[in-house]
Amino acid sequence: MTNTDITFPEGFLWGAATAAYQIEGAAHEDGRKDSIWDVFSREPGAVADAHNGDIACDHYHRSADDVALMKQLNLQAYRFSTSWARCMPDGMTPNVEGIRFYSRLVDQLVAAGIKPWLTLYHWDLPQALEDQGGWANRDTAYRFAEYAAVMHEALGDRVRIWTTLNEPWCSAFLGYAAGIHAPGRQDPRAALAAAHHLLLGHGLAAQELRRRDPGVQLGLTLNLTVPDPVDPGSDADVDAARRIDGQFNRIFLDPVFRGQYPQDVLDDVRHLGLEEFIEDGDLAVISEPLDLLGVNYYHGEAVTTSVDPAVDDAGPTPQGRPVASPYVAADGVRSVPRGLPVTGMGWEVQPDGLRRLLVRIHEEYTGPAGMPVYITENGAAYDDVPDRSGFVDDQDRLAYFDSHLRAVRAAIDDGADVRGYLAWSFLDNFEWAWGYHQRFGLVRVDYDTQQRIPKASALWYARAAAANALRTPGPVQQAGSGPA
Ligand code: GBH
Repeated sequence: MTNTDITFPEGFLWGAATAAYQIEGAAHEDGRKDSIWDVFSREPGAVADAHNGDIACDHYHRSADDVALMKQLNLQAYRFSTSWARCMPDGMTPNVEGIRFYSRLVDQLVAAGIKPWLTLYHWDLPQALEDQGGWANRDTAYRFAEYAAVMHEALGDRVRIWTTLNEPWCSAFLGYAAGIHAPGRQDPRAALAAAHHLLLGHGLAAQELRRRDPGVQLGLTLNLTVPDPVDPGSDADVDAARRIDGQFNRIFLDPVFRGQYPQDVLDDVRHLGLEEFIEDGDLAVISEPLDLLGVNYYHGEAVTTSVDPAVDDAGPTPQGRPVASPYVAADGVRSVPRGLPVTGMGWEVQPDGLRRLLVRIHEEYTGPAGMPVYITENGAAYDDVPDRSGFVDDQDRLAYFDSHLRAVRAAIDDGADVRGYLAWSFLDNFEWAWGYHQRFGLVRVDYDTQQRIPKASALWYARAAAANALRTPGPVQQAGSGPA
């Protein structure tokens, strides 16, 4: 991290992101029915302290104030997700009252001059569809395309940027293999079926949106990682890194950009039947051309297969019940700490991983397709300590944003076509299995009063957005405690 001022290319988009279940609350209002996260949150040991999204940030009742705050913070774009269970509670039948909430929100954003960026699926499948097999059931992909059509009918005149899925890796492998996320299943075969059906649903929805609206900006958001072998001289470690890259990154990138699954991944998972789920024509649907790729990046990882009992690789876990590995064909592969600084989640702070990732994605996938990339999420949880007025002087989070934005700028210098950055997250919110114990917000939420108080990072970010430039040194580097 350096102290020089840097400027972003003209038109670089500055914004922030959230997701429906993490902020809305109003879980049982206006016809909304259970999603898999409502049900999962009620299972003993699934979410820390049995927290749930019943109330969350009460954004459902406070969207006007929240949009006013976004405007005050100079956000140019707001990435939110729509709740399928609110808009089509049984997964199939539109619920006018639920949809009306998003129509109002979009009007509020447009009136404030903030670009609405809609994600159709951020993990909250209607439980009614899970009861029929969820994403492991091929039908869910077709229901998803119908849902996309219903949402576009209601909002397409005002929302011009649509992403289908947020992080299908998490939905498939944390939800169906590890059991860390809803629906909490631990079935590697179902996880691979889910991965394929998520991709198919993405493609069907993309085709549907394109057919209805040729001018729509269409995208998909993937969470990508940067796996490095612990020992680059060890064949086993190099193979471990290949497997993680395959099962995390390329299993989604290759079908979308190249219309085929990577051969090494097909070989690794053959015993789990991935190929049985693929029907003729699926890959043509999945590779429907897009207008942008959304990249969510939090950290990379050093991977190995060698066992060192002195190293505790488990990290902190929020769950009271046993979880499995999300990697379905990577026996013995583990991520080990490199001694980098870590966030409150225990995730390593590695901004150069973001630069390398963006350059690699540009060279191998988006560049050849002539497609721009947006950072659709990046951010950090830290132990926030509010002062008596509720203000949080979060120099650690500020430094995280600063260093990662510098990595984005460096990737642009290296040729990557990155057009914008959406910070995760606008508000502190329901951090999935961690409940309310982890705070990612630019803005503090007091969950007793629902008061919103911008943190130091938010004030810093607002200035950066307005200037389209970073003018740090932040006090953290001066104190010598920031990331190297
Ligand atoms: C995003 O996913 C989500 O889109 C967002 O809703 C969420 O609030 C935000 O991140 C913060 O968590 O288990 O130690 O091996 C995060 C994607 C992918 C990042 C898996 C952590 C594994 C860490 N995550 N990765 S570990």
